[in-house]
Amino acid sequence: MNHLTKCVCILTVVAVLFTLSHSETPATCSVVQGVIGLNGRDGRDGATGPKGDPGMRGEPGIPGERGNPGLPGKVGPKGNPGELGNTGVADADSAMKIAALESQIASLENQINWLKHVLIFPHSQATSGNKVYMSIDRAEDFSNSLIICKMYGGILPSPENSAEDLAIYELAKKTGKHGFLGINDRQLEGKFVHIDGRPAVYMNWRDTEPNGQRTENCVEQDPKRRKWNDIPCEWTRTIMCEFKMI
Ligand SMILES: [Ca+2]
Ligand SMILES: [Ca+2]
Repeated sequence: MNHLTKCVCILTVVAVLFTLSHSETPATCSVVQGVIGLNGRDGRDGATGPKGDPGMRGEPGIPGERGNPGLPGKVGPKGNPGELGNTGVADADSAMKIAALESQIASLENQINWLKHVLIFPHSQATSGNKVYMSIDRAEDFSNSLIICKMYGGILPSPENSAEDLAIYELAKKTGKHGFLGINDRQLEGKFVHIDGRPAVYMNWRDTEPNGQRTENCVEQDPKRRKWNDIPCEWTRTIMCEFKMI
């Protein structure tokens, strides 16, 4: 029996059974129903599926409640003193009076110092400007003359122009004595400088001077001729000093 035949027979049997089940007349077909076969075995499990996609990001959480305020910090370092405030009308008047008194005191101090110089240096000659040249009736070498002038707040006369040189000459002429100038070439022969080391620009040498070479490194003012001469620093000369008045 081929497959087609088998199918036809089966369809026939099914049609007969359907007819019998819906008919009031008992079936007369001689076909016998077979026993129901055993259930088949369960199929094998499938392969493990692919890894799933990552889940979606969760919604942000609800903000927590605000915490309690912290304790106060430590006391900071002391600040700088503040600037002085503006003075009132009364304070401004007092300040002006105080300033005037301070100015008067400074003027009196200046006059007292001047009187001291006059008493110590009886001969004096003021130049144009604020330089004053004074003399004392005492002879010293260059180093001691330098010390004495410094002790009274001055220096040895150091003319920087013709007017100052003329005033120093007038002072020497009053005393009738030679006096040291501050100009010298003690450090380097032939390089004459002031006491503070500045090169001497203005000079007023007598003819043939300076001629002392290394043995004459200090300078004197001649009281008879308005000219200079280099002499040994160890010689003694009448002290002349230069002061700068305020
Ligand atoms: Ca010299
Ligand atoms: Ca000389």
